[in-house]
Order: sequence, then C-alpha cells, then structure tokens
Amino acid sequence: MNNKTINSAAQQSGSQRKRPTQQQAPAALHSDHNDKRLAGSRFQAQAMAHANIALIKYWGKRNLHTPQLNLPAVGSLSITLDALTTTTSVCFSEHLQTDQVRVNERDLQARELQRISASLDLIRALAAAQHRTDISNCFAQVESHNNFPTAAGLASSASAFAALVKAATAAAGVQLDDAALSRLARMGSGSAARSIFGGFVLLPRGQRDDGEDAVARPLQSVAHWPLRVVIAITNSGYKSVSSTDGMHQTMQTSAYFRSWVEAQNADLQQAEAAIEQRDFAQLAEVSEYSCLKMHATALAARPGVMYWNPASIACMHAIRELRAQGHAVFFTNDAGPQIKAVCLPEAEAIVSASLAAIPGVQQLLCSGLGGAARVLDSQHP
Ligand code: 2P0
Repeated sequence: MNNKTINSAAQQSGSQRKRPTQQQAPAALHSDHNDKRLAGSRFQAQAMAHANIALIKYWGKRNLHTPQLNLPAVGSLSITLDALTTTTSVCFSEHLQTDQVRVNERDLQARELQRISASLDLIRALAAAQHRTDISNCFAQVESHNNFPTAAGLASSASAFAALVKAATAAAGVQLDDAALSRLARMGSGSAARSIFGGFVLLPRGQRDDGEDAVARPLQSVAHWPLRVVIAITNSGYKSVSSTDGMHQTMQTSAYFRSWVEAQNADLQQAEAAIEQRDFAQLAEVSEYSCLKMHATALAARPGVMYWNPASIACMHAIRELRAQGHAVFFTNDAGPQIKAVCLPEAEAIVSASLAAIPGVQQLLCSGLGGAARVLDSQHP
C-alpha cells in the first residue's frame, strides 16, 4: 500500500457504528493480532486480485468536493497482469477493538490504516443496508500479501483494493455484482476499479456526480490477444511522490492539464479499436503517446512531478530501438521508475535480454495477461 492522501470516506460512509480513533487503540492492535478466537470467526474470506497497467492513463480527479467518491478526470484502459498478485484475507470479529491491517508482515498505521478502514466502512454500511447487523458492528483483521515490490509504481494499490473489496464483501456476505465491486474498489484507489476484471479493461470517466457510471468493464478477454509484458525494475523502493499527490499537484499547477483531459477520449477510442483489430502498431503508437503525455503533463507542474531515473529513460530508448528493428514491443510507465515493455510473445526473449543488459535494471518480471479478481475461500453463515 503506498503513502497516499487519505480521503474522508471513513467519516462519510454512512456507517452508524461508533469507531474508536486509531490513537485510542494501538495496544489492542498488537494484542489482538494473533487472537486465536479469530480462527473460528464465521465471517472470513480470502481473495486474490491481479495488478493492472494502463495503456491509456488515468491521471487526475474530477468533482473534488466529493473526494470520497474518487472520481477520475479521464477514462483509462488497462491490461490485467497474470504474474502480479495481491492475496488478502479479511476476518470480521466482535472481539476486535479496531481494524487491523498487515501488508507483507507490516502493520499499517495512521493514514494507510485509515484508508483501508474507509473501504471497510463502506462494506459495513452495505452490510447494515442488507440487514447484516452482525457484521456492521464488527471490526476487521486484514492480512495482505503482494508477490511484487509494493508502492514502487507497480500498481500495488490497484490489486490491493480490488482484493480487499472482493474478500471483505465475501466475508461479510454482502451480495454485489462486479460493477458494484468495481465502484467500491475505485473509491479506495482509481486504478483498483480495473483490477476487478481480467484481460483488457475500460474504466470510463463517467459524467454523473455520484460516480455510478465511473465503473470499469471488460473489453476483451485474455484469449482475444495474449500479449506479454516484461517489467524492468530500476528501483524497488517506495516512490517519492504518491500517485494521488502527484495528480493533485498536476491538476493544481500544470498548464497542460486541461488539454490532457480534453484529448483523452480520442486516445481511448484509438486504443479500443487497435485492441479489437489486434493492430499492434496502432496500439504501440497510442500507448506510448498516452504514457509520455501523462508524464509531460506531470513534468509541467510546479514543481514538476518526475518519476523517471536514468535507467527508466535508457529502457524506453532501448524499446524504441527494438521496435525500429522490427520487434513488436512498446513501453509504458506509471507513477514510478519501472518500465513495462508490452510485446507479442515472439519478441519476449529479445526484449528481456535487451532490458536485462541495461545498467540500473535490477530485476525483470515477466507476465502474461491475467483474469478477474476472485474469492479463494469464504465462510459466513
Ligand atoms: C493508471 N496511475 O492509469 C495511472 C497511470 C499511475 C499512472 O492509476 O489516487 O493509485 O488512489 O486513485 O489509482 C495510479 O493511481 O490513484 C494510477 P488514486 P491510483 O494506472
């Protein structure tokens, strides 16, 4: 989970239950963590979600007077990644004194914890609305594991919030369709709305103030076009500016932000058509265009929001050189220094070898396209 601005959903979710503040509860957090009584809880579930990367980028918010809805300023289009997963267990129990969240064996505190509690509050409110009063008054214990570097621009918040809402709704016995799950995930993190689905996924900007139409939907299955992705890790540490903070700085100060928003629909249409026709050259052109335009908009903020390091730039040049030589590959890059090379299967070996040889590339991750988020196990009466 990365270090992002917390919105006020926890206070606005409609949950009537009185939650203790996190400052009142630190002792309970540790003493309860391995509480054996939770092992027998009737309200628990485990779910798994894949990370995704956007080919047409989400950058910026709309309707800032409703931050808890986390509405995107632009639509986005992504591919879901098979090899990058978050697995999350959620257990609701009346024995807990506060929500407890561990990510990769680390207890979350303060802002990070509050952000998860905000999503759990939405699910507790839904449980109350569906007359699940047994859950609506319970705190939750959450255990989450990423199998890839966390908060380094590899979409850990996308898979994290998708897995969280999938597991928490299953644990609570709350019945939601995928569109409603996507909406719930979006309120945690915009890109998470897309990780509810597999394959090629569209998250429209939507027009409505209540965000009911800013919900992701699958465009094409994995089988339609089984692309490969090679990820060059150039720095596995936490990123210096969170996506949320970078977006806000861009919106407030970048002279390019308005044109970024205005041009987005044309890019989405071009990418959607390229995917439908399996036109790699067209998808490569519009994806690199969207990526570089997003970064140009962020770079034009005051101060500029800059996510690349020298190895990131060297990777992008190497990928363009490979494409000039006839290999089917293009780059994309998010709010961090890692570079993702999207390619046809026959180009994967040469792309991997080329990126591995670049000074500053620490590690490569290779992935195909992945499926939808899913519940692995659940128990509720
Ligand atoms: C994307 N990114 O479309 C873009 C491209 C990063 C660059 O979505 O504030 O973690 O939690 O909604 O989803 C990362 O932003 O931001 C992201 P919030 P999120 O994938």
